[in-house]
Amino acid sequence: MIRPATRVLAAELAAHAGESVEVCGWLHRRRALKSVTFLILRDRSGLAQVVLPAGGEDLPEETVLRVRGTVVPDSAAPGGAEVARAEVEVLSSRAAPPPFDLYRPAVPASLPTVLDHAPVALRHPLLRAPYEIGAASVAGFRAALDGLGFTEIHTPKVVSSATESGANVFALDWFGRRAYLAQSPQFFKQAMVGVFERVYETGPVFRAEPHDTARHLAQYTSLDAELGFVRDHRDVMAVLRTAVAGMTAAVAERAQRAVQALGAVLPEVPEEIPSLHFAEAMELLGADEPDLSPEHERRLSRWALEEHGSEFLYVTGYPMAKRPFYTHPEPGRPACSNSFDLLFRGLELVTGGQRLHRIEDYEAALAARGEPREPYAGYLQSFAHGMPPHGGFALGLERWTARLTGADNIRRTTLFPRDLHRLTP
Ligand code: AMO
Repeated sequence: MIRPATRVLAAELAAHAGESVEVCGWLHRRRALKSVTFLILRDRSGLAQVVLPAGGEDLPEETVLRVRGTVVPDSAAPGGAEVARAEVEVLSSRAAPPPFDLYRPAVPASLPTVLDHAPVALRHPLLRAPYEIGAASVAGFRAALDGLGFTEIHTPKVVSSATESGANVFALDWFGRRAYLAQSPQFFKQAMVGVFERVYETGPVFRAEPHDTARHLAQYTSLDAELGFVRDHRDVMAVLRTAVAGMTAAVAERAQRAVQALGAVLPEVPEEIPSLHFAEAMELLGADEPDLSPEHERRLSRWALEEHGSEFLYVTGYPMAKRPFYTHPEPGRPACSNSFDLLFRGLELVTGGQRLHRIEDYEAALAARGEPREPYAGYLQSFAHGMPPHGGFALGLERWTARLTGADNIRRTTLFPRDLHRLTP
């Protein structure tokens, strides 16, 4: 027979006043006073206070406990109730102390210390909070796109050709053949437009990024979407707006505790996100360059906030020379593209655009870039067999949560960052 669950979560204690309950968790803090000892237990829902006689249970922090006792309302306890007349059982003792005190309200550790000890450090309520926000964001992304008739897909992460650029790709040996870690699901999501019309994927992508910056990782989580029968990139931008609004709403609804703990300020997503052509952006910046620098992105974001009261800004029409070969040119202005970036709080959050869809355009684009056809033979099948005008986008999850939480480095919103220096833990 399966035993009925008797465990009550910390956050539910007050609703069980007067009852005999069981709570389980980690010993967050032990506080020995003259007349009583308090054990503060941490579980997935929050903190619970257990009251014992003076001198009770001299256990170190992070010991894993099961406590049985009676719930007594107490306005001074977290959640307004505590567990009294408690019996404490050790489920697992700890062999080593945490790298810093997890019970302190602020995090008394540097980023490298946190990353080196991630399995323990992330138990700190403030350090786990960004991942609650990330989880809610992905749920919101899925719900928004499900609502628009998209199908979720899962595509290979080991591939036979680079998708974004030949340079920053990790090569590996695949049963004696050369293979690569996928830089994006770009080719697969386009192919699946030929099957489902509208698809999305959330998953890891890999970039052999030689930069050591606060915004680049060698592995990150890409939220990708692709849709068929678009008029041009503006239809894609409208879908992206719905996805970002859905993500924001889901964070407000599902990650309230984390938002409050971090003092995160959620953005207003305008009905129509303001948009600037790349040529206009350059004029505004008084610059003449083929791409935006990080400083340009910050200045443009400030401009959007001042001029339009928006924390989001689309920059469209990027030079074709700076975009991948699958990018659709701007009609009547072939040096520009029907592509866009979405800037959010001073940082590029999303890249997207309309793609080529005719086989002859792909063949011409590859030839113009001096690329052989052979590595792309699988990809080109879709276009040889009829593809509608289509487009899509990819949003970097870690950058999104970093901007939402005000983190100065995306490693603060990446569980186990993989970069130039880090392969463990
Ligand atoms: P792109 O290469 O611009 O576009 O990537 C899309 C978004 O992913 C995030 N991002 C990164 N995040 C962390 N570390 C990195 N090294 C990193 N590189 C990119 C950014 C960026 O805006 N296939 C196209 C998308 C498309 O057109 O659909 C692509 O991958 O937030």
